[in-house]
Amino acid sequence: MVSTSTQIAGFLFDNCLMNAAGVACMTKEELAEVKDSAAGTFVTKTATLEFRQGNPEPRYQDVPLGSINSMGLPNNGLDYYLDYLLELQESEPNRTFFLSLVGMSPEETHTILKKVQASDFKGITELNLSCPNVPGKPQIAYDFETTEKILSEVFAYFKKPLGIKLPPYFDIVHFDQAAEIFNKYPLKFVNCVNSIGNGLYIEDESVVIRPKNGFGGIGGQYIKPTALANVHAFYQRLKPEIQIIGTGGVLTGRDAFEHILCGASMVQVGTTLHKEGVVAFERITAELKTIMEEKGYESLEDFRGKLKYIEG
Ligand code: RRO
Repeated sequence: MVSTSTQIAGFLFDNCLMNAAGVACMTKEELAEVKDSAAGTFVTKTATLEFRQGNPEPRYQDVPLGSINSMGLPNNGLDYYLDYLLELQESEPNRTFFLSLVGMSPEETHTILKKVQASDFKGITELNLSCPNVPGKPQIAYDFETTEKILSEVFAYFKKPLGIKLPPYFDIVHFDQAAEIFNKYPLKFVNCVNSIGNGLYIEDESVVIRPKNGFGGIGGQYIKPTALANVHAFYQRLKPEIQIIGTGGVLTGRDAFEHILCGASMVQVGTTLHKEGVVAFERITAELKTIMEEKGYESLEDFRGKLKYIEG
């Protein structure tokens, strides 16, 4: 019997696949659809303190090898997601869900996290340090000084399970510097990676999304090698208490297998979920199980992080 079950922060999940924040998670209805699919759990759209309309449409476009988006952090506000999660804690007490959040400023991030800390929420919190699409706001985790300041302040009061969503890094020195910071804190996980920020997709003579003259975050097939590199780089560098969630370029069971081989304990699906709907979870899970059966693996532990190198 092959199992794709996993655990994050000590919580068990019957499947290692889930949505990536931003896809199928804006409304309770979308979240319920993921919850009731073959996915192991869900994460909410990144919540800010208040409702946000986001950027003007069109702001998300599926393209042959992936997607481009400049949503601009549209969301229903913290209370909308927190209320739903508190409801689910009553109706589905044996399951654990993820709340994604970030403030529009460090002060707002602290206000939000203090509200979550003071609430009855018993799930897992993901702090999004990597939104590429709010005009005038840089991706926080590309600024190591600000990142370290936020983390040091957060862990002074936040005592619930917390992980961070990271942008892709592209330099070995940046992997070293980022890991050195993360290892100082009681993070439960890092999630690698958010979209590759500020790409440009052109059809005929025009961009395909309205905000920022067409610049947007790239997801899908384009980004798998970058995602795998980030998963593995942090798997090699982080203390074992910090788990890795792998996100980026997961179209098939083979892609999920590669993320786990690089060290991922959970695998998120974004662009493919947007293109295919929640049936993608069943298909990718079946494909992953077939690969595991062929290789004689019964659980993710049998191959997690066991990427082979070419010696000599
Ligand atoms: O809403 C967005 O534009 C967005 C966010 Br917050 C994010 O973290 N990643 C992304 O690709 N889009």
